[in-house]
Amino acid sequence: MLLNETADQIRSMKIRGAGRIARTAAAALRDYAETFEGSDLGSFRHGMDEAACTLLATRPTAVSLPNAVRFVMKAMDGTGTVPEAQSAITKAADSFLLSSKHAVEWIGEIGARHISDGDVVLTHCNSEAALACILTAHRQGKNLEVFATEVRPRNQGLLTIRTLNDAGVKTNYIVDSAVRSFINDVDLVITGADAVTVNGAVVNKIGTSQIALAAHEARTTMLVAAETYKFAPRSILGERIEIEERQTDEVLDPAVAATLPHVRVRNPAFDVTPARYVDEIVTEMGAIPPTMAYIIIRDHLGWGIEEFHKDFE
Ligand code: RUB
Repeated sequence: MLLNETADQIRSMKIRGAGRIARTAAAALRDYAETFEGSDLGSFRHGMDEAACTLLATRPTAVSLPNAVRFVMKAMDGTGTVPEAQSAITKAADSFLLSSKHAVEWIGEIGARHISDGDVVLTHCNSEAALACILTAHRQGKNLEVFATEVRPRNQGLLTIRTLNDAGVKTNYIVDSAVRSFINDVDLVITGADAVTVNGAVVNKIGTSQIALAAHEARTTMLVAAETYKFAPRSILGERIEIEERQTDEVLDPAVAATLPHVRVRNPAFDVTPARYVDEIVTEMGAIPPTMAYIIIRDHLGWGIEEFHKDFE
């Protein structure tokens, strides 16, 4: 697929979910690099920078996207010829794809240990990482029941219930606003994340923070399943995560909206759950309290403040 087509598919959400977006971007940069013909390293780098910008502009919230793009683009540092740069990019992209796949598997293993036989688990949206925990526990023979939300307005819950149904997991499908009615029947909430900031706040599909509040009130455990490449390095500068606000026609028929001149439709795609409502974040490095986010950003992802010095020059 051409790079622009890939970018369109991410923008239009044919490819969606933070992990998939990151892997798709890494693979797109690799494929784009391989199509370059010529020997001028400057033109090659320039083309790669443009490709990276095109991918970064697709969706603003999932931090996995800039983290994956940076990981692949950084591989060009120190290369002296186009073939060297191409091969470094291919190696980095392939290594990202493999480590992302392993990260989700590890999260599944670690998350499954938090699920006991007979547990009722609630999940929101369609998260590979959250589903990995549930499906691993199911494969281990634990008897589970899941509540899955509808996820207005894009109904990603349909993807989730199909996967759970295909795996033979007993599942209840509920509208988003029914969460509080059922939360006392739930032992554990597991969601994914699009970003985790340095203060341990979790950015995920709109509605996650209401679910976390309901879980907190009911003393139900709230787990977030997130690969470490969803942790946001720039949050150590105090930068906020941009919350994507999508087209209003996803929420209200434009013909109806046209009859309501005093009504403004809002459609934020994500919200922020403060760290105090999250019991643990299950990463491939282990389950951590959200307050350990800085350690992940600095020691595991390798982003100290010195990485940002050029921003201040
Ligand atoms: C998807 C969403 C998912 C996270 C984590 O939103 O909020 O919970 O991206 O998913 P959208 P994963 O459908 O708008 O992309 O664990 O698969 O990375």
